[in-house]
Amino acid sequence: MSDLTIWTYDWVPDGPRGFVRDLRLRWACEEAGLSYAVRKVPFEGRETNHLDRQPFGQVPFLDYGGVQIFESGAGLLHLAGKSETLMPADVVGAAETLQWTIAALNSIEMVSVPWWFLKMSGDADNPLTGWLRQRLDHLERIFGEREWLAAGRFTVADLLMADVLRVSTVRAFGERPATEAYVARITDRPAFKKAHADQMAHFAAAD
Ligand SMILES: N[C@@H](CCC(=O)N[C@@H](CS)C(=O)NCC(=O)O)C(=O)O
Repeated sequence: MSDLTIWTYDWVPDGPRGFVRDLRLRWACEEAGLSYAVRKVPFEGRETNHLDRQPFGQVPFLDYGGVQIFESGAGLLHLAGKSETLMPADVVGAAETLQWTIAALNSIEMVSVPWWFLKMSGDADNPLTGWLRQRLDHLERIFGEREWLAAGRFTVADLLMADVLRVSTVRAFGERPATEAYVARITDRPAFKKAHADQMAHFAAAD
């Protein structure tokens, strides 16, 4: 039996399937060859039914050898500390991985999620549009210059950045061929495909 458990909802509606953030942790485990179990909390009543494990009533959260962690980014970095596949051991490579992992969360997703939310709520031309465009344009320049974000090879930073950018509404926001190629390349990895298929099957089983 695995001492690594990823927790997610038992079911979600069709819309978020394939994007629920337990996929990030599944993907990292698949990349690293870490065996894991998936357990679930009820989607119904999520606002209060697991606040002891995730203080915002969200998923995912992780148990690893008795260590409990919420926040997908924290879970990814914890897993990266166990596997050089996800983060190099050398100081410079590790620092680069750390900075780009935080950049994915705090410089891109911090803008893209509120922008997406406003757009989906009918405010297509919302005040975050210019901010997001600027961030995506900077990334486009970077992806035009290099294959990987950190350490000259695949790391957990690429996993997270690709997961943030693969949201179709964000990708459809302007012509950015280098970004498109980057997301296509990273999500073409067998570990992503397995994690994605497993998540889809997990929620479908509860329909
Ligand atoms: N910052 C959190 C965000 C988690 C999050 O947004 N989880 C979504 C699923 S991907 C969720 O639980 N949504 C339900 C809700 O917010 O009520 C993380 O990265 O773990």
